[in-house]
Amino acid sequence: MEDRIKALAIEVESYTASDMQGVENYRLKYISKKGVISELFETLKTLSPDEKKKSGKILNELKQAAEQKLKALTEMLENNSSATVDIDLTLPPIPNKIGNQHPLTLTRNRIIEIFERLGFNVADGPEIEDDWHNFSALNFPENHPAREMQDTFFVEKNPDMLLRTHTSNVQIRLMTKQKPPLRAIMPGRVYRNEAISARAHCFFHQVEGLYVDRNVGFADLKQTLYHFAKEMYGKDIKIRFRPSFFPFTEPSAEIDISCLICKGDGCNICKQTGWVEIAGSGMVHPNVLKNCGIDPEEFTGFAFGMGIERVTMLRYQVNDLRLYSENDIRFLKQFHSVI
Ligand code: 2NM
Repeated sequence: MEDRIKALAIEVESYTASDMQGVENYRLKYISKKGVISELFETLKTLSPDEKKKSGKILNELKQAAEQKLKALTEMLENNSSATVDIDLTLPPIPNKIGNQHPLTLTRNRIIEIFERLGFNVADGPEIEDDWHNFSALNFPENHPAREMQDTFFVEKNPDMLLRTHTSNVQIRLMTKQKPPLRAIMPGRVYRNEAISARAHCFFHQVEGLYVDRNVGFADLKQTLYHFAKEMYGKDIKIRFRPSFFPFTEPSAEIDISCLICKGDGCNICKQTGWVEIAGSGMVHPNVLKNCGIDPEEFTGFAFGMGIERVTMLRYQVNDLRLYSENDIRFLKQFHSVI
């Protein structure tokens, strides 16, 4: 009797089932009323009191082990089946939070996209520049105030080197290396020696543009920037050109758009005028073309420049320049691409 029980204990222990039918077979064979364990309990009644005591103890243990095994087999199969059956492959994936782009990056990319469709290339150049590419070639007179210490960061060990104050140095590099027709925009970081406040910073970002070919006129400039304003701010935007002065363009004009906030009625953003300035522009000065080896009798060109921070401010209503470089996650996570 004892040997029979011990052999059964090993059988029960090593029993495996790959499906519910296997578990049911196990239950019928060992645990059901007609199973071997019940049979052994019947046989137990016929034994002497001494043997009954000994075998009864291990038979009860076998019964418990067999019932536990049934539970384990059932649970294992239930878990397996839920893993293979309960996945709904039609559900959308859980969004992967990978962060978002900086508002200045979003705006810069949108500006590039608009001009690329008009056939403009994207060019870039060094942020540490020499005086000629940043000032002299651009027709800045020797004593021009923009060259002075309070505006420009000079390299201490070599005062001919400086941090570029605009991306026009790239225009100069392009015009000296390549000949017209030239059509390119230059996005990039520029530096000015200014005290940091809500409205000024010691670095900011620009996109400048240049178009040089035969017969390029002021009408081309106007239409190009009007197209840009409509793409950037919507087709109802109004645009105006105000006469201005830059050493590198003649004539020069500042470009205003109708205020997006108050739609022209007057508010704080447009200082009650209904207009906000978005860019400077003009026809490239003949001296600048000459400095780059381009004959101003044969070729003409227009150029423009705008601040990416300012365009972004109007697009997203950002009211403090410092927010762009503080990397406060509460500020940064608000931005997503808009058309
Ligand atoms: C501006 C405004 C007006 C400009 C001119 C040139 C060059 F090199 F062609 F002469 N580059 N950028 C320009 C003209 C830039 O920024 C406010």
